[in-house]
This record gives sequence, structure tokens and C-alpha cells, in this order.
Amino acid sequence: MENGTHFRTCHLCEAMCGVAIEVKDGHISSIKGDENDPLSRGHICPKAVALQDLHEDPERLRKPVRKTPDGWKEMEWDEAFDLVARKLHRTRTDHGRNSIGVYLGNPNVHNHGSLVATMPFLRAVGSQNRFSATSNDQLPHMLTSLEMFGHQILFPIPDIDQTDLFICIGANPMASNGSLMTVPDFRGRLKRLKSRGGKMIVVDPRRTETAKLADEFHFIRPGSDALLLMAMVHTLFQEELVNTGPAGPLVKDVDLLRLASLSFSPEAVAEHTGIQADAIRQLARQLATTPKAALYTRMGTSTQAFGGIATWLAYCLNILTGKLDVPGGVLFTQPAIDLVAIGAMSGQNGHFGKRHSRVRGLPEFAGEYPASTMADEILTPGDGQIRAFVTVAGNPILSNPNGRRLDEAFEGLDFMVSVDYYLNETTRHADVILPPTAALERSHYDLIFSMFAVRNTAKYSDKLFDAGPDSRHDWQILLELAHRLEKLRKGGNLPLRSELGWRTFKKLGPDPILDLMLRSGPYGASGQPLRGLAQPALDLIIDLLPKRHPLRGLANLSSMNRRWEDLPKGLSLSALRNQPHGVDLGPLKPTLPDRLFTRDGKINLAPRRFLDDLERLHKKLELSPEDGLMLIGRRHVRSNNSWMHNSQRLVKGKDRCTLMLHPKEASRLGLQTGDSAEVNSSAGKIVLPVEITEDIMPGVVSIPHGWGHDREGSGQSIASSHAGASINDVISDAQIDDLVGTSVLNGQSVNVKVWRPTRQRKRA
Ligand SMILES: Nc1nc2c(c(=O)[nH]1)N[C@H]1C(S)=C(S)[C@@H](COP(=O)(O)OP(=O)(O)OC[C@H]3O[C@@H](n4cnc5c(=O)[nH]c(N)nc54)[C@H](O)[C@@H]3O)O[C@H]1N2
Ligand SMILES: Nc1nc2c(c(=O)[nH]1)N[C@H]1C(S)=C(S)[C@@H](COP(=O)(O)OP(=O)(O)OC[C@H]3O[C@@H](n4cnc5c(=O)[nH]c(N)nc54)[C@H](O)[C@@H]3O)O[C@H]1N2
Ligand code: SF4
Ligand SMILES: [Mo]
Repeated sequence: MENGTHFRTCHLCEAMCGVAIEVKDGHISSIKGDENDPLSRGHICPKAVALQDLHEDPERLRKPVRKTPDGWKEMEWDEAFDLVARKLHRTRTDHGRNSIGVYLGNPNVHNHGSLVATMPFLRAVGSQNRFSATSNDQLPHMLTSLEMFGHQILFPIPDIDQTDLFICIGANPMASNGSLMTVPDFRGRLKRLKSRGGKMIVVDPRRTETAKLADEFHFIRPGSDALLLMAMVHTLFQEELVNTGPAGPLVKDVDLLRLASLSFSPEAVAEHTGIQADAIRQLARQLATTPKAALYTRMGTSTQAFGGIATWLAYCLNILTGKLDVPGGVLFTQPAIDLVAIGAMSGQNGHFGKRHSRVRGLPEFAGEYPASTMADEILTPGDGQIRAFVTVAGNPILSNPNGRRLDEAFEGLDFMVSVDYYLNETTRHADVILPPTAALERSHYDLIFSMFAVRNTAKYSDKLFDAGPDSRHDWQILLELAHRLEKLRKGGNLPLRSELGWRTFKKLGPDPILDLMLRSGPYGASGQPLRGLAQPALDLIIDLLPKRHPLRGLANLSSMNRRWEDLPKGLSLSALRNQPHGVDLGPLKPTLPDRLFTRDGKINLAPRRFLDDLERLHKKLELSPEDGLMLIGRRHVRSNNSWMHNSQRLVKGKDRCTLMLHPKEASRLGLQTGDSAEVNSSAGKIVLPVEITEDIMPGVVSIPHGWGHDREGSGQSIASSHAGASINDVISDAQIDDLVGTSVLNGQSVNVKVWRPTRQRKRA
């Protein structure tokens, strides 16, 4: 690679920071923030410099490896593809197509090549037993968007750059840099918010790094957000504060929501939530009376027993107070590659509950079953039992509830293959590991997170290093396997047209598809606005078509569409190549009603599914709050889920994998600073050091996820020497949000006691 500075997007988390990478003599000499990136404006976090560690990590796999009785052995790519395709095909012919399970992990969504190649790969595998990190994450948001706005990935994004009141519930953007809100430099943006006279309110069971910057903070009991939010809705109606604003004419069923909220008065929920009735009323009033305000909820309210209802109510609160589609409130983005519109064009708005999982009867979502039932489907004998497994960029042993049970499940498989460049807690179970190129060795365009960003931007980065001919990108691995599986299924040969199709796809890869999507998108280079009568004529024709006609979608997609007339034009891959810092497409703007995808063109405020689930919430209200300790998670700015602990500079310093608890609980349990505690639950037990702090609510304990690198056979030596314990070894996979199927990662009950090493215990 040439000496000099290369600009690209950091792909590690959702924040999409622009980085400037200095290369000298073929090596990285520095990584800094790119001051000219229109979204991040120079911001980076400590993980960005670890891009170098990932790139140079000698333990990162570069060639396929196969498990043998004498340990792992390298193999050639062709041999590996052949073996994997044959094994998967064999499983399919012997046991049926659902006997192959597939799990897609989080890094896939940071990788446009993977995203493009996943669809043909999944089709070639043909199994309904698909899982992903979605059901440990944003699934409630997807269901809510599908039910209310008619599309599963059309999320209202807080307009943090223009708002005057930011209410942050169950999220910690100071550590996470935002989620379903791509917000690089949250601290700087918050500073500007405050300097315009705005304020931030945080609601969380822990006084987080974000909470410490808040103007107002409330502890909340884990899992009780739906009650808090319902009481806020109740207050709005009771105090006649409902004003649906500009989106009002589109909103239906306001009365249904009013009726639903009747019994949830602030007084009724105060004890359950731990927040006083007056404070709840004040929250509702502030949201209602601040013209530019946004209420935002994330992991803490999403991955819990009432994640579905809580997420729905959060959206409702923004709508009832007139914040939807208003600058400074919450808005839909207008990305350069609009996967929402593209999906809708082909009828892919999303679906829920079309079929149910074999063992527990849980609903599919967008073709996937809840990750919490993965082990059930592998361990339970019978027709349709999973016997072979594929993981792509996932580490479910550490990221999925009940990792130990999943260890047992993976161990019993007939065959397992992992597309991953680390030998870790999950991939150690595989028979073959297929390692893709690292991020700096491939091109990058953020297809997904550009859609959730607080500002519309577009940026493409070419690969920085060439991995050489003996390497494969994720998309190459997935397409090659798909092609071979198809051929085996068809008995050896494909029809000429189809064979040509595969070869072309494998030769060109994802970037020409990016180009096509950019060109035909709202800022595309392909079309100029139509002149004269052509435009009204086109509008007339489009109006004649049924709402879901693909031509309507196509017209919406084209940059000729009149509602996109005012947008800047000219985007294509080559245009972006000429703008290495990225292109600014402006702040969030109103997009309604065009951007609704519901059949009747309305916003469905009270979908039946959510109303039906309220019975469960009523029951919670009737019972007194549980005693005992509730477990929640946490994130740290120097970690990224489970997979960045092999970077010395990220793990150095004091142990971060601790059990946080309040001094009151510590003294009740006889725990002191420096002690270790045993945490146990129905799922299992772990031991870890305690951290006693008043920053956590009494009755709650917190453990970060992604640790537990002491499992035997993993090939990450730095991670193993900073092993920590896995929270997911004490989180049960039996508990899910009954409505949505999301794992309950926050709010499960645990027991905690002092732990002493065996020798000392014997002496005592
Ligand atoms: N208790 C608890 N559990 C949680 C969470 C929590 O808050 N609490 N958070 C959940 C959330 S939000 C998420 S998203 C999940 C994440 O869960 P997963 O997606 O299952 O796991 P990751 O830790 O992201 O692991 C990513 C894997 O991909 C590999 N990898 C990295 N980059 C690439 C690449 O470019 N290509 C390929 N092929 N492989 C790559 C890494 O080596 C690693 O094995 O965890 C969930 N689990
Ligand atoms: N540094 C870093 N950044 C990351 C990641 C990472 O692992 N490390 N992961 C990335 C991924 S995959 C994701 S999905 C995002 C997640 O982004 P965030 O949602 O911002 O992540 P968390 O830090 O898990 O924030 C969840 C918050 O909810 C609180 N909480 C727990 N239970 C409850 C509850 O019942 N009610 C309420 N109100 N709050 C509760 C927790 O204390 C925590 O502060 O972060 C992304 N960014
Ligand atoms: S905040 Fe996220 S995107 Fe930005 S530098 Fe850190 S890891 Fe990369
Ligand atoms: Mo996530």
C-alpha cells in the first residue's frame, strides 16, 4: 500500500466515525479521527486505534483450518469449500433442509459484501432454522416499526443536533456511541445541545457515563419501563397534553391508546418502577411542552421481558406529543441507498409469526427464530432437528443466553463450519473455520448504519491493504459456498444462464450493486428531474397504481421522483471515490407522508398485537415487585461485544469484567472491595470480582457481556489472559419477551454470595 493518509469509515460500532490512517512502508503508523468527515468531524474512540491491532494480530486466521485429532490443520481454499459444501449437502439430503442451522452475528451488518452475499447463501442452504443477533438486540424496534409504519427497518431517529430535550431511557451512548441512532461524538453533540439551552434526562438502573452528564436522572427498576411509559401516556391524556402535531392527520386509533392507558396511573406504577408519581408526570409534561424534544430507548428497554410494549410506547409518546417528523424531534432518515424503499418495492417490508419454531413454537421474524431457542432446536431429537450448523461473524457462545447449554449443543453436532477470522469460544466447536479478509483489506460502505444516522451522509472507502490472492472476502466465501451447494442440489450442473449468473456475481462482487443502488437512489446520478408535463404525467400514472405495486416503489426509488427533487444529485460509486471524506447530504428533514408503508397510509398507534400483550403488563402491575437481585448488562467504550479483547491496548488496565453492586447489597451479603462473588441462577454460575458503587440501584447488579475467554481451546491468548466471566452463563434462554421473542438480557433474577478459593474455604 502506498505511503500516505487514507480515509475510511471505522466499521466497528454503529457510529461510523471517519478515520485517517497513515501508512508508512506498508505499515500503519497512526490512526486519527478524520476532521473532514461530515458526520463524525474528527471524533474517534479508543477502539479506532485497535483497527491496527486487528489487522496485525498474528492470531487472526488467514487460511482455512480443519479440526483433526492432532489439532487444527491449515487447508487450501478449494479443498475447504469442497468439504464444507459436501458436508452441508449430505446433511440436507439425509435429514431434510431444516437440519442445517445458521447464525448470523453482528459484524455482518457492518459489511456490505456480507449483506449482499447472505441472501443467495441462505437461499442455497434453504433452511428455516435461521437465527441472528437481532433477537438479542433490536427486534422490538423492528416489530414496532413494522406494525406502526409498515416497514421493519424504518426507525424514527432522534434529531440530537437540533433538539432541546433528549430523554434517554435504557441506553448509554457515552459508552456505545449510539444504537439505532448513529451518533459519533455523542459528548460533543450533547455539549452543543446544552449550549443552546437544551437538557438531557436519563432513566436507567445504573448511573451510567451518560447519566453522569444528564441534567436529570432517575433510577428505574429493570424490566419496568413499559409501566413508566404507560403512566406517561396516561398523564398526557389526563392532563390534555396530547397534540399529535404535523403528523396528526396520519395518526389513527389515538382513543384506543387512551383507553389502554387508563389503569396505569403514575401512582399505580410508582412502586414497581421506583420512580415517584410526580416525577413521572413531570417527565410527560416536559416531553409534551418542549417543542423540540425526542424520547429515545434502546438495549435496556429492548432486551427485557416487556421490550415489545416498551418500545411501542416510546414511539407512541413521541407521536402523542407531536415530535414525529419534526426537526428536533424524531425523524425518518433519507439515506443515499434506501434499503427501506428497495425492500418495499419487492414486497419485503418484513413479516412476523408466519411460522413457528419446532420445539417451543416461537414466532419467526423476518425469516429468523429467536436466538434463545437455538439450543432447543439442536438438542431436541425429532424431525427437523438441527444437525449441522453455520456461524457467520458471530460468537453466540458468549453473546447468547445460556452459553453453556449452547456449548453442549454445538459439541453434539454432526458438522459445524464458522466463517470467522478468530478461533474463539464459538468457532472452537467448528470442524472447519473459513477466515475472511480483515476490514482494512476490503472496501466499505455502511449500508445499514447510514440509514440510522443523525445526519444523512454517504461514504465509500476502497480497501487499504491487499490481502493477496490466497485470501477470500466474506462475500466470496458465502457466494462460493452458495454456488457449490446449488450445483450439488441440482446433481452437479446448473443451467447455462444460472451458471453464468453465479460466475458474474463472483467476479464482480458487491461494489457494482452498490453503484447501481447509489445511482438509482434519491441522490443518484442516473436521473435529472423531469421537465414540463412529463412529471405530472408520471405522478398521475403512479397514483393509479395500487399502493404496493412494484412500479410505485421503483418510481420512489428513482431520483426522478418529485419528492426527491430538492435533494442534491450525482451520487455513484465513482463520485464517492472522488470524495474520500464522504458526502454530506444534510440534516434530518420531514419525510411524511411519503415514507409510510402501511397499507392504509396511516400510522397505526395501537396495533392489535401490542394491545393484546397488555394483559401481561396488567398482571405485573397487580403483583408486588419481586424481591431479590436483578441482573443487567453494561458496555464499555474499550470493548465491542465479545471480539475485541485480543487487543492489548484495549484490555490493559484494571479488570472491567466486574459485578457492580450497591454498598447496601454488599454489606447485606458480606462482600467487600477486592472480594469475588459467585453469581448463580437457573442457568448456571460464574465467579467474578465485585465493584461496590453507589452508581447502581439497590436490588440491581450489573455485569458486562462478551467476556468469559477462559473456555478451553480458544486461540486468542491476550483475551484468554484477561478472561473475565460470561454474563450469558447465568442468563437463562428460557426467558423471552413473550410478545416478540427477544431474549431477556436485562432483568433476570440472580443470587449472589461471597466466593472464596477452595483452599481458604476448607481452612475456615
Ligand atoms: N447479556 C448480553 N448479551 C448480549 C448483549 C448484551 O447487551 N447483554 N448484546 C447483544 C447484542 S446487541 C449483540 S449485537 C450481540 C453480538 O453477538 P454476536 O454477533 O454473536 O457476537 P460478537 O461478539 O459481535 O462476535 C462477532 C464474531 O464475528 C467475528 N468477526 C468480526 N469481524 C468479522 C468479519 O468481518 N467477518 C467475519 N466473518 N467474522 C468477523 C469475530 O471474530 C466474532 O467471532 O451480543 C448480544 N449479547
Ligand atoms: N463500546 C461499545 N460500543 C458498542 C457496543 C459495545 O459492545 N461496546 N455494542 C454495539 C451494539 S451491538 C449495540 S446493540 C449498541 C447498544 O447500545 P446501547 O443500548 O446504548 O448500549 P448499552 O450500553 O447496553 O445500554 C443499555 C443501558 O440500559 C440500561 N438498562 C438495563 N436494563 C434496563 C431496564 O430494564 N430499563 C432501563 N431503562 N434501562 C436498563 C443499562 O444499565 C445500560 O445503561 O452498542 C453498540 N456500541
Ligand atoms: S465510536 Fe465506533 S465507529 Fe467511532 S471510532 Fe469508536 S468504534 Fe469506531
Ligand atoms: Mo447489537
